[in-house]
Amino acid sequence: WQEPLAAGALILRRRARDITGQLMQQIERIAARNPFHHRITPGGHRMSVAMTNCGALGWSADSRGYQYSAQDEFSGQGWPAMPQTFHRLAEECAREAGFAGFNPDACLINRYEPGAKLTLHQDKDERDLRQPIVSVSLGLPAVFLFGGFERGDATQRVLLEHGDVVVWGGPSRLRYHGILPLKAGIHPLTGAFRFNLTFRRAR
Ligand code: MD5
Ligand code: FE
Repeated sequence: WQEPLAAGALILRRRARDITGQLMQQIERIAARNPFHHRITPGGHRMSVAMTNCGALGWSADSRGYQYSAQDEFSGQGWPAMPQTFHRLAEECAREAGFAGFNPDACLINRYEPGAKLTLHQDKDERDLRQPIVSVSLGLPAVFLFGGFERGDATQRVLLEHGDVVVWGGPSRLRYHGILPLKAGIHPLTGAFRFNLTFRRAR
């Protein structure tokens, strides 16, 4: 079922439910070649969320800043191709939210362990901010913080659970957002983790 959050932001509750097993298998395959790493932000902080990527371009943080790159600096290789099941899910969900023709070239895979969080930020490293972002939650539930257009604006708390998909487009594309520290638990499919697939058109 669909739950509008704000203009341009739509939650598709349990939309990925039937393919979560397939998605996790692909994540394991990708991570076997391009392992999850805790990146260091330009400010020198180790991120509590571990990351890897698939698709033509991958997002990363390092001392120089945040960027999309075709190379994984940890493995020295390119990123694995985006599996067809990933691309198709993202394209279909974007279409259901009114963004037909979404063709992501980057999929950031975030892995949250107990205590891992994402502080309030905006996603603006992509070239065309009219393109939406599609995010897929897997495993342990997390509390998502949905803010406004300035860091100090009030935030709304939204619980994101296994199989939920959110499409962030239109005016919501540039809202501040974050994830509260993950509560420990065990999920039958993902164990002690939450995973989030974040599909973007980077270039
Ligand atoms: C997550 N990841 O659950 C989220 C899902 C990230 C990140 O935030 O940058 O890796 S994407 C949430 C998102 C993206 C773009 C806009 C908005 C939310 N928004 O306007 O709230 O790991
Ligand atoms: Fe973000």
